[in-house]
Amino acid sequence: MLIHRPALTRFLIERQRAGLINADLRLLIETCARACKAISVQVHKGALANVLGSAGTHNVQNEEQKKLDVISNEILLEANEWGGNLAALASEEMEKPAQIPLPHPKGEYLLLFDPLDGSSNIDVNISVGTIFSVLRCPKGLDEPGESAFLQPGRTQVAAGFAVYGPSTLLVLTVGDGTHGFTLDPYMGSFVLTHPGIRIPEDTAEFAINVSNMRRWESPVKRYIEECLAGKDGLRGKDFNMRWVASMVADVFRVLSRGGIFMYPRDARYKDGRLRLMYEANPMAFIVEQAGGAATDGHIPILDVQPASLHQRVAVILGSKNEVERVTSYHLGSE
Ligand code: AFP
Repeated sequence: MLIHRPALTRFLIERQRAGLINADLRLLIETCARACKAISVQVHKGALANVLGSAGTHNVQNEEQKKLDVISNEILLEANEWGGNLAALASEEMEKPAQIPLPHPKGEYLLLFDPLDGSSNIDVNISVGTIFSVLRCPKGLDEPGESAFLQPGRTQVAAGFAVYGPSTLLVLTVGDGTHGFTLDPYMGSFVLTHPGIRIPEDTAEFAINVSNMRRWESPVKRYIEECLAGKDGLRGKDFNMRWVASMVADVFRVLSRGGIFMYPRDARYKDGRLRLMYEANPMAFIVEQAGGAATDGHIPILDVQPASLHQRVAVILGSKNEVERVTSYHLGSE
């Protein structure tokens, strides 16, 4: 018996017919998906294609760039500059927004991306991914600069991420739920395999880099200590821990079976470690659309007013009841 599952193209056309997206946004999402396929090919070739290791350069945040960071950034730029649907692009790997080069026409959207999230995991063959976010460009701007991008995550019109793991997955939202697609490597198309993802409201699994515990603020310390106390403590149940250190893989696990993912502010990263525009906002949109919650410990991530393109933020996301608990610990300690 053949199983009929819609491919991404059909999924998007149906959303266009339902008036949820227009043709330009459909093309933009398809282009991002195509770029993710190209990145996936490079990631999976690994050492055979000589793409592992350092590029010998540093990005705007003074982080070492891996060869695959640079390659993935180039793939996304090249794929997206000629479609006529974008006004400008911003990348975690580039200091300033990229403009649409002549002679290509400009469109109504802004695209932001983290071309290769978790790139310090590449050389040890652990899952990495790509995260993207789409905003509307404010009207009347000829060359949209940084300020055009500084919109709260609530205004995103689409967000997605790919995970290059045992299989290549694409998770997407255009505001009508969160849906997952698996790349069929023989057909070359993303197929809807995880429709209408829902995150369980409760969980007994947390994800945090515990090596930073001594640097955390007290609400986070309190929450994790309560989890670690397990059955014998206040929570009355044992908790499990996972930390891949690739946000894409950790968030996909939370989407699949629930959990809470945290990268809080700490004594070293006073504003948090993750990037608001390239990581936190798209993931918060995806998680909220799956029935979960995402806060910076105080307010929903999606309501944070960005002040700069490469701004960092604390992230607490996943199963609603646990996120609310950690958030209440923060609010209670104020
Ligand atoms: P890299 O892209 O530099 O590997 O960072 C990945 C990341 O932004 C996010 O994907 C992880 O959740 C987090 O950083 C891991 O950070 P730690 O290495 O401090 O645990």
